[in-house]
Amino acid sequence: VKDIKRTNDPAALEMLDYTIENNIITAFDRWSAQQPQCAFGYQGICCRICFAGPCRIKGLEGPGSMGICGAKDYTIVARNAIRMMAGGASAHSDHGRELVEVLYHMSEGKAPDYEIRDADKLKCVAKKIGLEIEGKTDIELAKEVALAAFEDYGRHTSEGTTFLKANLCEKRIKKYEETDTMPRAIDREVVEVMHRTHVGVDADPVNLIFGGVKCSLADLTGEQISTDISDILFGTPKPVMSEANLGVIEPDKVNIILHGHNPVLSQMVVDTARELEDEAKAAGAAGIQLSGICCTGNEVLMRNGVPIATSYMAQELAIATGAVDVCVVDVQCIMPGLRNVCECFNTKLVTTMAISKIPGSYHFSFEDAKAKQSAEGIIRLAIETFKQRKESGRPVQVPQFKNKLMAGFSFEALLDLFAAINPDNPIKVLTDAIIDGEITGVCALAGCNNLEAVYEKSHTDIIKELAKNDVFMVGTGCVMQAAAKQGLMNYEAVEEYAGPGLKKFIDRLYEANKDKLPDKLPLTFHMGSCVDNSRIFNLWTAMANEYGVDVPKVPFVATAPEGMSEKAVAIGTWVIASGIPCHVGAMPPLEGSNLVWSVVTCIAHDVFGGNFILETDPQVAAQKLIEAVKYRAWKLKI
Ligand code: BF8
Ligand code: SF4
Repeated sequence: VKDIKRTNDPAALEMLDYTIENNIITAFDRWSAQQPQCAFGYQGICCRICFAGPCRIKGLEGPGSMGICGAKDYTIVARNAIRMMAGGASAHSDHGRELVEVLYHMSEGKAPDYEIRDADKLKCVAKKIGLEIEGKTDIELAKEVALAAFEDYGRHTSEGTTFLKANLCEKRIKKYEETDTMPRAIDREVVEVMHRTHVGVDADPVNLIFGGVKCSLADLTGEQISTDISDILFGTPKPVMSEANLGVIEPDKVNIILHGHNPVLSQMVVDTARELEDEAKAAGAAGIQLSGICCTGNEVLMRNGVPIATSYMAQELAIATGAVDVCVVDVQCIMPGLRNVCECFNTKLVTTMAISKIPGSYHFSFEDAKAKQSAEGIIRLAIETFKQRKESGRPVQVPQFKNKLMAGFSFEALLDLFAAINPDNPIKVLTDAIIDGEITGVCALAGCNNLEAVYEKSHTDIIKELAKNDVFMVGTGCVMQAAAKQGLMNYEAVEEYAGPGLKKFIDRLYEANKDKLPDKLPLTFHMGSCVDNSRIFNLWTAMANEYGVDVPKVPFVATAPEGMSEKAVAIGTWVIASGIPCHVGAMPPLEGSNLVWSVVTCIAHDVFGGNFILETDPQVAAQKLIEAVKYRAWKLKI
């Protein structure tokens, strides 16, 4: 498959050729081996919910048009879709729960390696969720915030989750109450989806989808908790310079890759690496080079400037450079296929979470009471492996591609930029720029990689087209790693791709802030990991409040050009339930039911004000996004 262009990332392309020449099997080969993929599964009309099945919808009429129990296409598609949402909500929220536990244990003196790094954010979150802050120490407040978050996981009454309600605008609260989609508690909504999709429970596709919306809003609750508590424990991100792509791997250093999602251990590795730099030098290394993959990479980039090695789909290609000594993983988006590639190069694969192990890898059990000890163990293992690598004299293949980037745009950091122009009402800088026609609107870039498309090309094509049309872009997750790696997260990209209005807006922001910024501002504003989509939700809520309208009237759109994970399904669903049109560029398994298809692409718009735009052609998708955002801006102005 060497001749088929599978990516527009030059570093990944070089490594793909290298892996093919050296018979190293990666996701790109496995994708080819899976073709053609099962059409029933692809369309969402394969049901495996009970083991009378699997059942497949084989036609439009007769017994074959239903599963054995009589479930029709629309029931099967809807059930499968909302089970994906429950999977996504579980992943995001359990990530949040880990953080709440660390905060709680810290407040009880049982997690001595952790501290409150952002006391202002702690107070701000406490106030927002309705806690009294006067006369309380930070530790007391931390405990109360942790208890309020725990309550959101297991509340038995139905007033709605605190961390969600505290961040919604009034009109959205009313909308969710009227449509019975306000989540009661995170765990409860996940359980309810599993229950209602059990054999012989909910067969009504619309009822099922509404249940999925409620579960997805529980997902948003978990994301908000994750972001807020990460900021309290590790600091709220501020603009920071770094680099991205495989060229950040330095063969003369001890290379440690941080991969997965949760910052509880990775932040500890970052802090400890600084302290153990001398040990690495004593072993003959030029130092310790950390780099990130997936959202753990985004977390440590945002707060520490740790460079990005690559994104989800190219994780095995990073190991195939042969220069990685340890790859530390926590949870989510970690390919089991990493293990085989690690074996080829004596790279140590280190798992850290009890629920996420890979056969044949090392396990350093993460417990918050001894986090530092685990981090030290991991770094010393990397130093030892570096020595073995040097002694072996084995050649490495590190593509010499990397790009400069500026990241670190938390919601607070964005407001801070705006405040330099309008200190009394920072968000008005953004809302006015749209009303004045300087920028067209805002687009959230989100989501994964999916080899249904040419790896990263949809991301970069859409970004360039939106930039040309003066759309201000914020984003999270792997799409931002594509932007960073391919040079679309720095000022050079503003000069090359931004339309005149967008360039003027970005320049204006920079001029007002230049004393405190490390460089000129980028084309795309990196807001963090996928749980940090909550920051984007905070942004459009602030805009809606400033305009005095509900979210569906805000000139804001979203795109996941290469959506793939269950988490992306949950995010996409709460995005449209927020009233935002959301493009997805890899086809989700919905095509087997015209009814479900029209619910998510049309009817959702009538109920919530947002809908999915399912479009695989990036150019067409970009035009649809631009039209949607322009239409909203036009409506707002009249
Ligand atoms: O949570 S974008 S491939 S890494 S799921 Fe996974 Fe998708 Fe990447 Fe981050 Ni988000
Ligand atoms: Fe078949 Fe119904 Fe069982 Fe699904 S739940 S596998 S459609 S019998």
